[in-house]
Amino acid sequence: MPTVAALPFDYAFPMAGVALVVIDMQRDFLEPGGFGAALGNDVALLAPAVAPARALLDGFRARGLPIIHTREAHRPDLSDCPPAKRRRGTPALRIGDPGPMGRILVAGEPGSAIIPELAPLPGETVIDKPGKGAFHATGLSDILARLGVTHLVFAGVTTEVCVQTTMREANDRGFDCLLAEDATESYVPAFKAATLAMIRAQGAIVGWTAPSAAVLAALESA
Ligand code: C5J
Repeated sequence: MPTVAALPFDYAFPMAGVALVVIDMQRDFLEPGGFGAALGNDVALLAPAVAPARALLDGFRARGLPIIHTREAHRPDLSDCPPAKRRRGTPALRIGDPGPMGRILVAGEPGSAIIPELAPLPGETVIDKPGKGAFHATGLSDILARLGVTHLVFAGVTTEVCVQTTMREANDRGFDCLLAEDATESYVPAFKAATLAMIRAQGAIVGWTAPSAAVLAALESA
C-alpha cells in the first residue's frame, strides 16, 4: 500500500479506497467582501493553502481518484440555516445578507463559488453543506459508501472550523483521515497549529497530518 511519511506515524492507504476532500475553498472565505472578511478576518492569511491544494487536486486527478469539494452554502430561503447560526456574533454582514459578492453563504451566489484555481472539474462531487461538518445534513456518507472509500485526505479552510469538524465526523464514522498540513489554513495561525497538534495527539486520536508533498510522493510510489 502507498504510505505517507506522516505524523504521528506512517499513514498507509489503499489506492482503491482513498478520496480527496477539499473543504470550502470558496470566494466567501478567501476573497475580500465575503463571510470571512465580514467576521473581521484578514482573508489573505488563507492564500498559502491554494497552491498545495491545487497540487493535491492534480495528483488525485492524474490517477482518476475520487474528489469531493464542499461549500458552506445555505438555501436561498435560509430554511437550512438555524437562527442561532445566523445570529451568532456581530459580523458586518450576516448569512443571507447582500454583499459585494452576492448574498453571504447562499448557494448559487458568486461568493459561494469555489475559487477559480480550485474549481471542480466535471465528474467531481460538489456538496453544499449547511453546517461546519460536511456529514451533517448532506449525502456525504452515502457517496463515500458507494465509492468504497475508507481513507480520506483533507485540504481546505478553515483548519479549526470546517476542516476539523469534518475530520472529527469522519473519524467517528470509521474513516482513516489525513490532513495535508500546507493545504489548509486558518485566519488565526495559532488555531491552525493547535488543530494539527490535536489531530495527531494521543496516537492519531483524530487522524494524521503530513505535508502535501508527502501525500503526492506516496501516490507516485503506487
Ligand atoms: C467557517 C469554515 N470558518 N469553512 N467556515 O465559518 O471553516
